[in-house]
Amino acid sequence: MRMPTPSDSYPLQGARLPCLVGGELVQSPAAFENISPVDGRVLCTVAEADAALVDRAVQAARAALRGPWGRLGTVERCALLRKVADAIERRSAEFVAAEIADTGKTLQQASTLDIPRGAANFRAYADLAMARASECYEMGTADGRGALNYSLHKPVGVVAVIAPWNLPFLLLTWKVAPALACGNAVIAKPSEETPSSAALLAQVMQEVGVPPGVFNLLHGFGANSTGEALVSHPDVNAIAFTGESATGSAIMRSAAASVKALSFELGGKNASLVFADADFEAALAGTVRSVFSNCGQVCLCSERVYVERPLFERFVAALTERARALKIGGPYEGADLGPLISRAHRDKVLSYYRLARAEDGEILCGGGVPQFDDARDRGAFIEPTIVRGLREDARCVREEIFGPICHVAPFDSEEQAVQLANDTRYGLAAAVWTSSLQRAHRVARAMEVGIVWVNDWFLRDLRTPFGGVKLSGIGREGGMHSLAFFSEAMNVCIKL
Ligand code: NAD
Ligand code: 6OD
Repeated sequence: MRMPTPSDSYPLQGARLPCLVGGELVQSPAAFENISPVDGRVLCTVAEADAALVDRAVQAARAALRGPWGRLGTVERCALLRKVADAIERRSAEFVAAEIADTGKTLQQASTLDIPRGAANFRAYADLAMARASECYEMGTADGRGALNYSLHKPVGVVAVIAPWNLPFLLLTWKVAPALACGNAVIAKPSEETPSSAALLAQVMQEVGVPPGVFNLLHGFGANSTGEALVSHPDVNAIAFTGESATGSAIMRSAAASVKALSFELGGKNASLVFADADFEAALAGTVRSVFSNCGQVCLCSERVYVERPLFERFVAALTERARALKIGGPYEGADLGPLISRAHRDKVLSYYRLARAEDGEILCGGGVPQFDDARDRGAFIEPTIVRGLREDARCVREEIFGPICHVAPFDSEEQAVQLANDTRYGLAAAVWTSSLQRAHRVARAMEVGIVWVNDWFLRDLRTPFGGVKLSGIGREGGMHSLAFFSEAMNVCIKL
């Protein structure tokens, strides 16, 4: 029997994906190939927006703000967002196939996390925008008549949304939905590695009647291409970006000239702390998930696992056994781990596997590339890897790798665990495994990160603040925090 491949059901096979600008599907002279990380096949080609097309998108967005969209109330806007969610759900099989084709991620993950979360993002922000109240303050005045202050929430204007490739649809919609809920006009640029689910979203926006220019989609690369032209465009008001910290710095430089509002969700080098009093099975299963989910390509993944010394050897042995048992394979094969996003990213991760050896780490499992003896050998598969024995100043312990690898090390006290976890230039997330309620609160508060999970990992309530400190980001998204970023609050003071 022939093994099913993602391109069997890929809805955009062989297409030349256009951009969406001012309600029109637009091709451009330049195009690039979208390559499957499962077997190296070309899935489709994609129009690369040049600076002129970027400018056209900005003008279209600006015009949309002056048109009927700018006069629509929150109720009508949110009704439209719910229609977007409904349409994503109606077409979820296509979205799942598109996401899988671009990323090689497992059917299980795409169908239970990525695509449902995309629809949920639109519903959640429709609900949140409906629930947002204005502030109102009465004040006294010398004449005794007083004054009334109330706040208005206005759109920021033209918003650029720039997304990465690891959770393409989840992360794009995480920003597009609140931006639209607040009445902005959006220009979305998905990663060049993952254009397909965004292309389907553009179709959905047109289907449900989002007015022309309100949602624009530009495909292309980052530096010296579409992304850079977009973030340096003087008439873009705000940028919501998720991606690497170094890219965040580059975007900040581009955006500085016109002082744009920035929301950055960046890289991480996240720690898991496993205390000796933890529920062993829960901590083990949770750590397997936090290290290897999406082949280690989640910004929240744990790349540093610290275990209290009495538990260390037992925990590491069990973790290694679980890692060895993980099945690597294509998205439709019931595997635990798909490929990395691309051969280029695999080269980067493999360079860290080599570096771990050079830095005198002991490779407990993995460390290489699996051999399939079929088309998958042309893909970007890699082995899950656990390393021990590295110094805390080793590059493998300090730099974000973004692959299925962690370093394990023991700790002797709660104080030392906190110190080790915080000794990093990043500060996105941490996982703490303990059965002590007091320790849970104490350690959680001491973590220098934006998000701590105690006895779980990547458990999400979309109303909560999400973001990082240090190199991991600027600002918070999630819930009312997103609505605050995508709105200009304006005070009106009425003298009575
Ligand atoms: P990346 O920074 O390389 O690219 C992200 C996006 O930015 C892409 O669309 C790319 O085309 C664009 N881009 C690149 N250079 C640009 C420039 N100079 N100007 C404008 N746009 C530019 O990131 P990636 O490799 O796609 O994603 C992986 C990274 O993202 C990891 O570092 C990961 O930790 C991070 N990430 C963070 C979060 C979070 O919530 N904190 C979530 C997911 C991923
Ligand atoms: O769940 C989310 O809202 C979110 N922004 C997740 C980010 C995952 C990083 O790869």
